Amino acid sequence: MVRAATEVDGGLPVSGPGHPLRRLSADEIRLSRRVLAEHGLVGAHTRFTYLGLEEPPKAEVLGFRQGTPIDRRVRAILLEEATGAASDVVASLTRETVDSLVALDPARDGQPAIMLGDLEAVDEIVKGDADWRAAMARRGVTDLDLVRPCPLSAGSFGLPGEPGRRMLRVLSFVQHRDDDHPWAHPVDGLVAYVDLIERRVIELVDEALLPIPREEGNFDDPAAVGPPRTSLKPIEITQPEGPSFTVDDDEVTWEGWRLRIGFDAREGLTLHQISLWDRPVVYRASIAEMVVPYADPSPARFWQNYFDAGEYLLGQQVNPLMLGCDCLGEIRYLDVVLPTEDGEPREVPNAICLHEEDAGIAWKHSDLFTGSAETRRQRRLVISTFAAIGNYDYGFYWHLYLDGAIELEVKATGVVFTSAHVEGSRWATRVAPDLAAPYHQHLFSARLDMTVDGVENAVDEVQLERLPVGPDNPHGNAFTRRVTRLARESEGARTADPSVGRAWHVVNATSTNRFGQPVAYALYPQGAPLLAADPSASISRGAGLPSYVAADREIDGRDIVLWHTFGMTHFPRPEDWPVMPVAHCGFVLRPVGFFDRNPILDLPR
Ligand SMILES: [Cu+2]
Repeated sequence: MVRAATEVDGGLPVSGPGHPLRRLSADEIRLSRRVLAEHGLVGAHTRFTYLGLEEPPKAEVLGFRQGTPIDRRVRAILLEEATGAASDVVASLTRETVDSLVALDPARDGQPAIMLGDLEAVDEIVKGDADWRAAMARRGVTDLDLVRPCPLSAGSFGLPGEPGRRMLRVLSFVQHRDDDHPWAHPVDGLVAYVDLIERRVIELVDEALLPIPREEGNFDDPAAVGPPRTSLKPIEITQPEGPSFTVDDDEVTWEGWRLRIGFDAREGLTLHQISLWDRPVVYRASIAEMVVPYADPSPARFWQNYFDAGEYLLGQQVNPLMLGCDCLGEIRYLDVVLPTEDGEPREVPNAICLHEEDAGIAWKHSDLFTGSAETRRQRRLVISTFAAIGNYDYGFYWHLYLDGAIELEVKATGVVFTSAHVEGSRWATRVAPDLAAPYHQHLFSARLDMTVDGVENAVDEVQLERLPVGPDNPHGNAFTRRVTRLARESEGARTADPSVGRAWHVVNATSTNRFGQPVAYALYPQGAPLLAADPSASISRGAGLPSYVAADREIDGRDIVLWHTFGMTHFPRPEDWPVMPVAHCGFVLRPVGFFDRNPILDLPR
């Protein structure tokens, strides 16, 4: 069903057939290809490493009214596989024009993303290399049909001959048979550096002859895991009257919340124009990037830093979900349409899951004096996707709560990346007799384009302040709250500090609560380690935020975007093998003086 645009306070129509943030349709993907082809940009060796909606500027979207003509534009990153030439193109589907075309310089701008086709390419290339075959034979591996070479992102280390090269580093794993998980059998100490354009191995690092671990890790094999336990009685979750949310043309409404769902081939799930009781809170929320840097400094492994969004296109790896598979209750699924490497549409059914969950106690009090005893249940709306990137599986769960909290919970599961066990290693945990799992981090970069009651926002850093004993604090019990307004972008680069409960309040001075205070939404980070690599390491010197804030603009009373890095430092446990129980990380945004009092007093008993 298609509905007319809804207009709400703060100018936030999020619905309507012609909405500027509507997801790209299969027809629009086909049209994108045609427009680019008609401008001579698509040849026999052209690959669409990325194609996505070029979102109009925020002001234009916020000013959109039903009937406003919109210019549908797309952005494509094209790669010429024969030459390695790459370009960044913006085209209009409405006008059928190419609006901008920038030739990329891989040495300066980086390489287009790794594609599914590269998996096949590295398989062919390494297996066709005589030296690699000889190195495998020295390790006793001769049946190459059971070898799984992995297309691993090369990183950027400025090594001789590497800058500007479209290359991958290839570690391999062995299967005992087709349904045997290869991750249990790493062929360690041997890495092939592959040039994808020249289609050859340019360097073979044969560092150490390590035994290939034999023990299998087949968590899906009943013979290996034993009979399933029978002691768990059923838990049934039913909503006989259906869920309390509605989904209409990607617009979701639930208990005062309203938002639009988006999906991008790189970022995956994106949320747009999130408002609560017709008051805007977040204009756009996504995971803009994530990286998994590893700790092992050895010649075979120092380069392991996988950017799963920018290099492996998180969105492209999204799983189709099956009912009962990972969510319970009354579920609504949304399909996703993504571009293939040839620029054609492909559909991933049931890629986005929406459901409503009981979330324990919302509030409760049993009173000593009045005898009153009141309890209310909390609920949350869950909007989630799962993506499998090689060995790891990541779930992205956005939770909207009745009390105004917005939470992102990232779930990491799947199979840890493995290595051969080396006695006394400082870089890995032993997880099976000859098998280890190297130490690493999973770091996520959330991009939160805020709109707290409008676009004119500011950021206060708020934390507890311990006070010295003195005339004002004779007994040493005093502590207070320190509020620091961040005036410029340079002041906005801050680290979390759980020892003082540091949080960041996005405030709107033009909108006040009943106490005359600016309304706010606060970002509460988790207390977890920061990036572990040295500041001089390649991973620490990446492009991005430092350049975005180089102009050091004023940020007080401006349109604020929060970039929040969070994640986990993973020292794998034996219990993480052969498949890892879910580990969680994330953050939460909560209203602070956004409401005048507890906004969920009206929940029914
Ligand atoms: Cu991990």
